[in-house]
Amino acid sequence: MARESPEFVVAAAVVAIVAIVGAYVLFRVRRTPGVKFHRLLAERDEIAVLMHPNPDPDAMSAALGVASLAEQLDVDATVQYPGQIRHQENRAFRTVLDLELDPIEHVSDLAAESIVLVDHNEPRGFAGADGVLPLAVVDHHPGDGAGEAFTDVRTDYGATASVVAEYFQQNDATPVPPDKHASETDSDLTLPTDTATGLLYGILTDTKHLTVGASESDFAAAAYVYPGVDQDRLDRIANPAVDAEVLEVKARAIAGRQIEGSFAVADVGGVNNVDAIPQAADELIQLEGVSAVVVIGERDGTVHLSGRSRDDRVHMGNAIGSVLSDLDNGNGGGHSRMGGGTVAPTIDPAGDEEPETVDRDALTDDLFRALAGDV
Ligand SMILES: [Mn+2]
Repeated sequence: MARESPEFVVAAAVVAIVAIVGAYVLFRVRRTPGVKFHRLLAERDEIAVLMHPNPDPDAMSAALGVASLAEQLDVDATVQYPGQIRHQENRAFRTVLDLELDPIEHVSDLAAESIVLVDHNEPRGFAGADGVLPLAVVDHHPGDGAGEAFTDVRTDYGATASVVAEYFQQNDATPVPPDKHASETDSDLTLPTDTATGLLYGILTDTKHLTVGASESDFAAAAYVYPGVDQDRLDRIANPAVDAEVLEVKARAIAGRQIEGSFAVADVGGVNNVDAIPQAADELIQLEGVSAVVVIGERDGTVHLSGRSRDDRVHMGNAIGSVLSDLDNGNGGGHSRMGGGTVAPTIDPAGDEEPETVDRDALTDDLFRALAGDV
């Protein structure tokens, strides 16, 4: 037959090649990011899951998710972070979900050679961070950071927790309800109830309860984890007791605010918990008629500033950055809607004079000028 119709043989060969290529393409497409990530983890013995400095619930829940996935594959996972966990909401998240989080200060503190970076794409906030090449990066922030073997940065997503939730879903993990045990489900991989609860809270906080910056995928991820969520624990995380000092500092900021036009600057004086300062700024920006605020406070001689803007005329990071760059030991910056900085005391090297702190009235005046665009 081949001798009689060579065209037929050629045609049959072409059909076969197309079928093979087609099947291969289909196979590749089916390999979702979640399946690839699962495969990557399974090849390791141990990983360190690294969060950004002062991690928030999105970073903590994404890390918890990656660690849970790893441990179900018999991969040792250590969750690590630079900086501190101070905000009462973040402390409640850690306590209620009983998370083991390991603080680091130096690159040598990293628990494993294989690093999975979550909720940021370039390591920062500890000595030697510049030299770290992560194995994998899972994030939703813009940036150029990438992992050696795996990079999944989705800037259209409201939360990294949504990306991690998808990884579970793409590996057919079954959410385990709070009143059930993992063994009662008949799937190999599960989404444990603490992980599901954490991921939902991560999605909610990074999207202001699905109202700001949320995509359809964030809603889908929230719906997927929902059957596993423990409502009681979610409530304990969402409504922690607030430090008396935080409320006091907020009260001082509101009562002592100076107003120029729609801008407010408040000096709350000395604080023990510097995290009360950004929380006071969050409160003050809610005030009717106020479009941009800066709260100033001091601890151990260092002046801390935190600013918020919902005014398109004010780039808060640039405003604070420009004021502080004119001062000795001043350092600040940020985004258009959020900024902050510090001024450290100037210490006389001879030790003869008292450390000098910045003139706060002049600082307030400079901030008003910068907010008004006079920089
Ligand atoms: Mn995030």
